[in-house]
Amino acid sequence: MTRTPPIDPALIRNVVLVGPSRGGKTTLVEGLARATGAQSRRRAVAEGAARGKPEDGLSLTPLDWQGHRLNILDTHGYADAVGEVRAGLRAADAALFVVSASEGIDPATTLLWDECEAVGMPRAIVLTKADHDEADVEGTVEECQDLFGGGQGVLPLYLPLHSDDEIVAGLIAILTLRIRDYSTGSCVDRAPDPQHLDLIADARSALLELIITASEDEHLMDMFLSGGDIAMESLVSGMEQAVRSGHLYPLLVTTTSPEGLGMEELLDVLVKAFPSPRDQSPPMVTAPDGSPREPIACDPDGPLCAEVVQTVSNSDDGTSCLVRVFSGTLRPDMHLHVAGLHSATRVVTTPPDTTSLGAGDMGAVMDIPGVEAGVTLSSPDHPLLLEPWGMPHPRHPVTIRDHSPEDVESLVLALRQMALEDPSLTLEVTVETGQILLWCMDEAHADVISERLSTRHGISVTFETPRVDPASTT
Ligand SMILES: Nc1nc2c(ncn2[C@@H]2O[C@H](COP(=O)(O)OP(=O)(O)OP(=O)(O)O)[C@@H](O)[C@H]2O)c(=O)[nH]1
Ligand SMILES: [Mg+2]
Repeated sequence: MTRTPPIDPALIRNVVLVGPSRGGKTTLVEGLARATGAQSRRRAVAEGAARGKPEDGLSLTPLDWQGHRLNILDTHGYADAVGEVRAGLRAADAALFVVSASEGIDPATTLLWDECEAVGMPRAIVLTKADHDEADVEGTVEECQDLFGGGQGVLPLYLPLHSDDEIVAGLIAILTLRIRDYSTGSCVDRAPDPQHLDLIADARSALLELIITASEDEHLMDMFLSGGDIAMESLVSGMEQAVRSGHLYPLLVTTTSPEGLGMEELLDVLVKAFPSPRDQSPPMVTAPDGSPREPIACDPDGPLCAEVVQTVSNSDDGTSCLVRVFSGTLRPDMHLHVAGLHSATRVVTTPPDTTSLGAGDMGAVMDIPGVEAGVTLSSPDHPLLLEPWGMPHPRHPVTIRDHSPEDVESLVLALRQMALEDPSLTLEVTVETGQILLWCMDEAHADVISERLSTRHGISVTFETPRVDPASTT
């Protein structure tokens, strides 16, 4: 077996996709994979991702672009998946909000934007479906500016250019003043026509002002105020710096056209403007008993510290875990100390076919027995516990109507497995009475649980609200 050395963290970009259901996230991953030349997304996925069935939580697609490794984490847009999305936010270093130009933004996505804001996570926005009959690009840009960042910092880098028959034929690059013309079936980069410059004049001066203010470079500011020429190179690097520092949330446009309109432009922003894991501070650590430890750093030669982001049980090939490494290197046949807030501390060994994963990287590890999402993996010689991410507390209790006593065992087994995979689901079983109490996020979450019970485990149940206040029975 060949063992590739860990990737230099400076060349890694970990990006989570966030956005309303059906907004086009999964389609975007496919488009990006095609644009990087990955033969198919399936192949890219098979090359190193923890991936279950499509309805499972997060899925990782590693892509290579211009000497960089892009780890793209796709999430689901429905409201109950918010626990998984948060796990994705923790594992990633930047977030890409995917919003359809024909459907707009939902409240769950606005909340997630605010959460990223609270932790200062760099973000960008991509508008999909600009080619849709009902697309309203201008209106959606305004909606993003209103709902995201309170009108501050969301500015388009590209806008769609329509041909005479209203088909999206290309993009206008607002900063570099170029036309990315896709009308011939591949991208031709050319100078704009004079009428294009009028179209983008306002958007461009807003963008320049923000870039120059964010750069805090007095020389640039003087040049800008006096109307002097600023070198394009300085503007582009200023734009990238403003994205990395969380001052600018650039907005880009893509469509599902076969020539991949907008994909290369987006890939460039992801590798050049988004931070590497080295640019972000890793989470705080303690010893498993809570006593203080030195902060970790994103160094493949440092002490191992990794987190299980998600587990996927699969009846055929056991359990696989999606792991993000914050420090050190995860290798095959390695002893691992497993620590979690809710689980007993123990030592396990990585399987011999584990792909080495260095600090800053993420990937799949097949079958580490009995680990659940959120646990910390470290070296038994230097055991650590990562500060937990702020999981939402499930507050919607349900019980199961009229289940027969003989069903209890299979129900509990299935629900336990689901609670391991879904950190926003909690299970309480009263052994004496056989009562099963489930804590879900809300009714929609409970519906998804009941559907999963039926499709995956062949168990049909009806949930009902518990008759007695569940808090008083525990
Ligand atoms: N016309 C058009 N349709 C698109 C575009 N992007 C996505 N779609 C369609 O929109 C639908 C939803 O796309 P998905 O990629 O599954 O959306 P998603 O965000 O992954 O959805 P969830 O996983 O449920 O959150 C699919 O039918 C896509 O074919 C686009 O740029 N143009
Ligand atoms: Mg999807």
